[in-house]
Amino acid sequence: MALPGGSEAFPGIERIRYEGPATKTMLAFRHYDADAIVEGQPMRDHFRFAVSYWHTFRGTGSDPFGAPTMIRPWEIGGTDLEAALRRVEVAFEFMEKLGVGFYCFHDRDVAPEGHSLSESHRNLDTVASALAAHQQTSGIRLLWGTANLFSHPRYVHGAATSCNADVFAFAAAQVKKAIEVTHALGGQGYVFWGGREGYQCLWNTDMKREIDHLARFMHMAVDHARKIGFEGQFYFEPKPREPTKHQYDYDCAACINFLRAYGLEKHVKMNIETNHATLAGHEMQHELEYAGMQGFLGSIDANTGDPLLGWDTDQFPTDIYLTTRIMLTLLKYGGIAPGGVNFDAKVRRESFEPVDLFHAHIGGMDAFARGLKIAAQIRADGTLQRLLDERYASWSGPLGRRIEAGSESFESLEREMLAKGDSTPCSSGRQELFENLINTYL
Ligand code: XUL
Ligand code: CO
Repeated sequence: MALPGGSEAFPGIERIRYEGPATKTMLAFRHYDADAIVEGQPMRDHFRFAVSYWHTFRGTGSDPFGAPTMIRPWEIGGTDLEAALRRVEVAFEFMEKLGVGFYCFHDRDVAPEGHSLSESHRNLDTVASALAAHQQTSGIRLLWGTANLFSHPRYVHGAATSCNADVFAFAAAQVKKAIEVTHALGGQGYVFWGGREGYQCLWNTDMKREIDHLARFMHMAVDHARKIGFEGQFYFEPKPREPTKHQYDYDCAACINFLRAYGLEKHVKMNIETNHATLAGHEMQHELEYAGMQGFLGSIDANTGDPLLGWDTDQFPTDIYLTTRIMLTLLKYGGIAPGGVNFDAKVRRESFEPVDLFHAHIGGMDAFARGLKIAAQIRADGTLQRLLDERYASWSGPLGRRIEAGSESFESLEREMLAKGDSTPCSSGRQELFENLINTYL
């Protein structure tokens, strides 16, 4: 019911169904079977898939070299607010047909920035009422909300880390409202991504002051959330660069250090994005594993970069090897809820027809479903775990156990080795065997 005259935005596309691997239909799931049970729970709960409002409903296809390319018939005519309300209809038609349970937004994706803060607040309230009504009828929920603190020129030097205290205050007012709207919509989380919280040049930057301010900002956000009764999970989303040359939320290790240093570790977990991990020089599995082992695994922004392009291309993930690794780590750490798998991904500029939005999401969901099935098989088989345990077998022996228990010292270990003369020889790491083993499941 999105276009003038009440017609559909995606005519001819029915609800996408699971048809199994042999189907010839491209607008169907081959692997994502929402109700299928894997490791004791339905696939839908393993993923809690979310659509990103910004890429899917605000992406225009423009790039630094060229104009918008996307054909979006519903984007024509009316005021900015009318267009925003029409987009809500389109978004829910899309998400209902896709069969996805969640979505995520920035405040300014869903509602236009007004001429003043109060007008922006009003616009957001108006659109939020429409979102609430559609959530009610569709059962689709808000995974997390966030605020866009990077597009407007006032944020040229950052928001919480701006050199201008007024800008910090404006950002605080914007985030206060974004948290309130997220809460009103039953949002299950709230994300901080440091859009411009970083620097281009250290000569003009007081780094300590800026990072102190970022912590102050997050504490105020957490305090306000508690005050209004918002109990959703806060997330910090690492990204090493883009748009600044150095972002303070560089990677999971940097973010977790920041959270602990400033006493935020009880309130904030990580929202980890694949393309940001690779920009930081890490594999996604590294970032997930690091956050998981530290107890900070929160949610995922699912996408992928291109090895031949060095920037944040935000492509839809289709690589089964990648999704297998992601799902192995998620299963290991007990799943993703109350987070989810949010497709922070955009169709290519060349894929400009509305139907491409379906192909992109279906491919991503199927890639994750295959990854889940393969990961569950690897775990059920147990060979990977057995080989890993064997590699660390000496740590289960008497000496290893005593060291891990903290009952040894440098002196006692020196005595042990003086008596023994040398350490026992190491065994092969068998990297190729491990890699070949994984391929036997793919
Ligand atoms: C930017 C990015 C953001 C965050 C939310 O690279 O990933 O869309 O996910 O602000
Ligand atoms: Co993201």
